[in-house]
Amino acid sequence: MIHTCKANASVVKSGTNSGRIQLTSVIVLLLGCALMTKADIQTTIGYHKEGEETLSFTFAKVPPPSRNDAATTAKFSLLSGEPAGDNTSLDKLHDGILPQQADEPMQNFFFASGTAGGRIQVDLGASKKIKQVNTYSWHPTTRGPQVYQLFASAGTADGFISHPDKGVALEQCGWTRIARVDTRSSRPDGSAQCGVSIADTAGVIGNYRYLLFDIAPTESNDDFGNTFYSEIDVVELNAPVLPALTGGVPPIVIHSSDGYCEVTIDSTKEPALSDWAAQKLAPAIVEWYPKIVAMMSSEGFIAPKNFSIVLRPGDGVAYTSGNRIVANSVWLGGELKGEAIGAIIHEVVHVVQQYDGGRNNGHNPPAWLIEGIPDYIRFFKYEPQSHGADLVWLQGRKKMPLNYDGMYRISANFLDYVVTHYDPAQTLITKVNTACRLGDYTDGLWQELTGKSLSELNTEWKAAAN
Ligand SMILES: [Ca+2]
Ligand SMILES: [Zn+2]
Repeated sequence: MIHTCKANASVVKSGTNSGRIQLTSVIVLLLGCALMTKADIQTTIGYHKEGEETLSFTFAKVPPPSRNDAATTAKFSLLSGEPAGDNTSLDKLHDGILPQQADEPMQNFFFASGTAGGRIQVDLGASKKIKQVNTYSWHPTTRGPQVYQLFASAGTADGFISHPDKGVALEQCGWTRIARVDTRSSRPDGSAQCGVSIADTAGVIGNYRYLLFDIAPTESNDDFGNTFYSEIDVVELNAPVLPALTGGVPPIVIHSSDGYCEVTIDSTKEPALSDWAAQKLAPAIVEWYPKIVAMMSSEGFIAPKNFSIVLRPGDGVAYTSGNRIVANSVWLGGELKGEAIGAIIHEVVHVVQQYDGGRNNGHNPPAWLIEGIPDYIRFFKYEPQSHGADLVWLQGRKKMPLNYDGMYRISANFLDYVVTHYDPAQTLITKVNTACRLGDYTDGLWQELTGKSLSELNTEWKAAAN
């Protein structure tokens, strides 16, 4: 009985009509013996050739990727192999977010050019009844197909090695081979988008805690044989399945640390920056918005209770229009460890300035303060350690002509000089900002606040800076 069961099931060819008819009859047979034995592993493959790919990775017989399968919260570890690209995180494989186009290195995991693949281990945290393991890839020509072996383990056998070294024979350290996948064999003319679903005619592949993907390149004729893997799903028996997110990353909504302001960070036009936006930019905004509001308070002023930051390809660095900051994601991408966050902090100060009322009320605030105050807050409060506008910075630029209205960093340096020498109470910036906002700023304000005229302060500052 057991033998019959296995023999019949192994005849089933996935993805063909005749296979389905046979499968139906096999299931009838299986009902009698499913409790007694494990049936056979079925590997089902879905393909789309170039130009026919779908954003949702929809295939005729392979389920679409999911954002709440057991892999979502699993721990992924790279056991061997050299990952490629600027973002080598394995998170991309189980974040439930799909690439938007056929060649998107930031949303795919792949091994370095010219290397022979590698091994990825997945720890589900506890043994689970695994119904399917599904893998998805997308890239034209030789980086679209999938070639790998899937191993699994409950992790309980004597001599089990959870993180085997490169080259270790897995079946000798507690791992069971579940499937050999090679999508090339049934699609020799190639495919750009692939979905592979590994399942078992018995209903579950097994009760496993660990999975191991031993991934090979699709060819070695040139350096571009390592597959762009988009998502790996591990579907538990009877678990609800939500589809993965297509068309990029949705905007994230955060709140300032005091709960006062809601901020939307929209990187839908640059999904590659979404991790940075969530992990680096968002915490800086959460912490610094209330501080900026405090430095720029004025009687009766209600700071914006919401604003948005849009990261998208564009020109220059960034600009602010009302409650909307638009930052050039191309520039940001090259400055993630440099100026990126500071530049956006500068724009957040513009959001809080709200000088429009002042313009209608008499005296236009001067441009050197409109730009100097944001750079003062950025370089002397937010990131003094960057030395982006202080004496260290100035001394590297000896020949630069100095005047208080030199804009940006120069004006910021002037403001710092005046604050340091004439403003022990640290209220000067707030008072200058208030005057700009109310439309009653004149250069006479400096005499009032410091006892010296603007031109006297300017002369003094220049002498001290040189
Ligand atoms: Ca997933
Ligand atoms: Zn500015």
